[in-house]
Amino acid sequence: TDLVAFAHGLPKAELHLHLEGTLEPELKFALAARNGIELAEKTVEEVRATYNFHDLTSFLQVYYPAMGVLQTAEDFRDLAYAYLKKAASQGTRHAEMFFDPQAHTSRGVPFAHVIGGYRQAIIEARAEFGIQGELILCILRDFSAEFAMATLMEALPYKDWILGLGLDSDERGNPPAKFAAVFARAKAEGFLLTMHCDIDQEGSIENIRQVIEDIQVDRIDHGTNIVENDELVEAAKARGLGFTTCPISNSFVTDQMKSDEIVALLRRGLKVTINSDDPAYFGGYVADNYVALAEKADLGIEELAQLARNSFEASWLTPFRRDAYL
Ligand code: ES4
Ligand code: ZN
Repeated sequence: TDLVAFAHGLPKAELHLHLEGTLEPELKFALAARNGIELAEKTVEEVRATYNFHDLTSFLQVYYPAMGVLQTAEDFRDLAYAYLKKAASQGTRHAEMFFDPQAHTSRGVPFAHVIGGYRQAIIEARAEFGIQGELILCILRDFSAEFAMATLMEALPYKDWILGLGLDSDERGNPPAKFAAVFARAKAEGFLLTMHCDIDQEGSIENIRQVIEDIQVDRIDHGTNIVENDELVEAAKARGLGFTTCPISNSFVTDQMKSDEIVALLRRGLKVTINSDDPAYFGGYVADNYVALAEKADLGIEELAQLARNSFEASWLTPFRRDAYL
């Protein structure tokens, strides 16, 4: 339809994308074969049959083990290259991509192989597809604050290749405050900051308050529960904070897209953006997410264009580079 073509053609920035969440079953088989790994599932259909997630826990139980096929720098290159090619085909011009080094260093893969492979893909994709890629180092919040700090220290020699620091994985029992010192150090080193504030999380409002007031993040991932608290909405608006929402992902890890919340925040003037989170697992890249939200909430092209503009305004492009898209 016209809306689908419009959503694909809109120049977009993607701001909430986990590179490890772009591992399609076909690439998983290719990497397993290359690395001599025997997989439990034998066909693409068998792999997809394990993607029956109903909450974050059931998702993460599939997500982390799948990363075992990623071993060499070339594997990480191939993963990011495939994503950037796909993203460019959906109208993405700029992608600020999370990567989870701890999910790899904790099983013996050197940090240098992970970031070296990703960096190589970014350089190639820029030349071949005209898409600009950037990296955000994402800390796994269910590991310790000490491991997080050690990972930040390991990343410092690669500072020029990393835009910012994020926080993901299981939020329960792992509030933002647990990582206050790590994020303060990252800020002092010149990193921009963002954190996941998941949907329907217990204590969600308190966690959103912590990320805005205490951690002083430069963006919030998900964070749509803020709709319950007018004071925090006003504070976020006053600061021009971006929110990276992920409609299709929401429909897997909660029972719905949260379209009412997303649209309400957009119409209240928050810098709401639409993103794909883990597209290989949730079955939709960024334009697919624009379309899914538009169909669910009956949005027209004006509001889709606003969401795409927001994606550049909430990006961490420098003002000069950002203005080229606006
Ligand atoms: C994630 Cl959906 C989701 N939630 C939390 N952490 C994540 N890492 C990758 N996908
Ligand atoms: Zn995420």
